[in-house]
Amino acid sequence: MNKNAKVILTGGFLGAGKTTLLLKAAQHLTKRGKKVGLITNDQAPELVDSTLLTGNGQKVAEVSGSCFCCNFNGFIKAVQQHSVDQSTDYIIAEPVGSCTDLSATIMQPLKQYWSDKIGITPLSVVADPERLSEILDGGNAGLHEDAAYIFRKQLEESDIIVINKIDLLPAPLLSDLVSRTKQAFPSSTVMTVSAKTGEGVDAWLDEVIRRNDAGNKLVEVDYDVYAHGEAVLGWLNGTVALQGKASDWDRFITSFMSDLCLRFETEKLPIGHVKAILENGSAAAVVNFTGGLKTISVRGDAGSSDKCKLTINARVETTPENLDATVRAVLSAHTADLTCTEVAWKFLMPGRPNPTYRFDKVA
Ligand SMILES: Nc1nc2c(ncn2[C@@H]2O[C@H](COP(=O)(O)OP(=O)(O)OP(=O)(O)O)[C@@H](O)[C@H]2O)c(=O)[nH]1
Ligand SMILES: [Mg+2]
Repeated sequence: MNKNAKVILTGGFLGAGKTTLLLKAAQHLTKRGKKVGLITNDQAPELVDSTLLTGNGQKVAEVSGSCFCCNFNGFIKAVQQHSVDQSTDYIIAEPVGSCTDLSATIMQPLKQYWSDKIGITPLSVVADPERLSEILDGGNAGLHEDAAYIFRKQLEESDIIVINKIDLLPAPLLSDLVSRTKQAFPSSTVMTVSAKTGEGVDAWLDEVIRRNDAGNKLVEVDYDVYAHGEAVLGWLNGTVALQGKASDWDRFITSFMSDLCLRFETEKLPIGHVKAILENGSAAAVVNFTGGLKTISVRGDAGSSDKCKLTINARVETTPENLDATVRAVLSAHTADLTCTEVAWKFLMPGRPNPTYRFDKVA
């Protein structure tokens, strides 16, 4: 292990913008001459996040098939994969967006057992401003109340709350949101960024790097509510190979994802986060939505060709079977003129969290 490397754990609810922030932070740190490794995490393999980050030239280690807290050793292995390189300066890790209790299950064991082997920085929790505002108003941000419970616990246990997507907020609304957040979570530092434009990212990094406190508090988490909050989300990770005559892949992915979003809206199924990446050789397009059609974002440019690879990661409040059926139906409607071959396809309901460690005292 490289004692000089620092781990930056960056959590937050599904769709908050963690991966976008990881990428922007890595780019900012690289500009400062620092060497960065990233860690992604999911309950199943075939991650849009890993493909997106790798495609942007980042070094990525992946923990898939289980969250960091339930596979702490897998998390440490991923840290080691980066820190074996003595020139690594920072390792930024993104836990699964439906995970909480990370202070007790990751930060404390890191401090207790690994602080002589690796640097540890405060726990940052990234928040989508619209969902945060609804949670502060006592609502559930359009989510099941037990999923909203997870969101609240993440904020409560944070050392730093990072309000993201400030490019979408007019200044007066942002300043109001910041003061309400500080009032509701007085023991957390509140910072604001746009992972998209990079605004505030350097200030956040400076704060994280400067501080030597980490995992300052533990919160009470009711594991029955937490488990149910995760279990209401259907989880689907799938990859297909598509082949056809000179297809316009940007038009394809945008239209497929818009129809999928519309279908969930019509069926009134609350959306955690649905993301897809379409790779055409070294070109790629990414489409995400975290709610209705107005939340659709399109990044990159996949161009045209006769074949591509499409990876879909969907987290939606419904049974995994219904999620599977819905995604399949919309996909087959869009691939009538194409050959669609399944490369990998998995749908599941996240199991009850069973952390490797769970501290009841701050280490
Ligand atoms: N406008 C705007 N959109 C953003 C910003 N950061 C992220 N997004 C968008 O928010 C959506 C979710 O971003 P991700 O970075 O994938 O979110 P995440 O927290 O990693 O999501 P999960 O891995 O599913 O938990 C995408 O559509 C992003 O383009 C931002 O600063 N501004
Ligand atoms: Mg992500």
